[in-house]
Amino acid sequence: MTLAVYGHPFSSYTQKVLIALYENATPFEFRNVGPDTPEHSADWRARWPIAKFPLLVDGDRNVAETSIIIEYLHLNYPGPVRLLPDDPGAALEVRFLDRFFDLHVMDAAQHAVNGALTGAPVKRAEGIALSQKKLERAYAWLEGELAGHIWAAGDSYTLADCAASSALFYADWVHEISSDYPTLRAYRSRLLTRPSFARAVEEARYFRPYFPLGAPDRD
Ligand SMILES: N[C@@H](CCC(=O)N[C@@H](CS)C(=O)NCC(=O)O)C(=O)O
Repeated sequence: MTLAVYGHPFSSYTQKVLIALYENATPFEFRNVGPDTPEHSADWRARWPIAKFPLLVDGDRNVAETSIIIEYLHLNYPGPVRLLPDDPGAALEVRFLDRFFDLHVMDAAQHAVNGALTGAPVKRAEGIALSQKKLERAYAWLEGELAGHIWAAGDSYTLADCAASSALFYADWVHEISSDYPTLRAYRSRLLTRPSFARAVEEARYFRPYFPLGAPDRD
């Protein structure tokens, strides 16, 4: 039975799951949720009425929420790259960092994007200000946390790095990671050299003009 993923290549959370699939060369069918494929949108909404993507489909099972999807892949479709450590204490740290990148980086960046999408200048400015405040706090914490680490949780590439990749990619577009945070900047660059994420970034390049704040000319 082939796995299927409903999502969009430019969506940060979709990329988080694509990275995990690419890391282990797990076969799957990508079902783009977009205006050209209304049948996918209808099917996705029927399977997951909360209407957030990505959604993983495995036979008659629908698996939502990116962290859960990646844990599901880890349990049911394991590969050479172990995205969760076997040690429960180490796995807890990885889960914590995964939550940090989703909640305090990706979701923090989303305020600016949502504000810009309204088309109202005041909401755009408010969204940018809120994102900047939250991201600055997150960057400062990460700068200390990542010291001496190759990947988020240490020497091994994990679920937390899947979350960090697109979160830091887009957060930097919203509020550039300044030279005050050399460790964090180097980590973001390292993530971009990982073939799984580099592939996801290339697959989404076409959509950059749609970034509502204007995609910067880097990456
Ligand atoms: N906590 C969810 C977040 C998923 C999410 O917010 N996805 C965005 C795309 S990046 C989405 O579905 N946006 C469409 C919408 O909110 O209407 C997860 O980890 O899967």
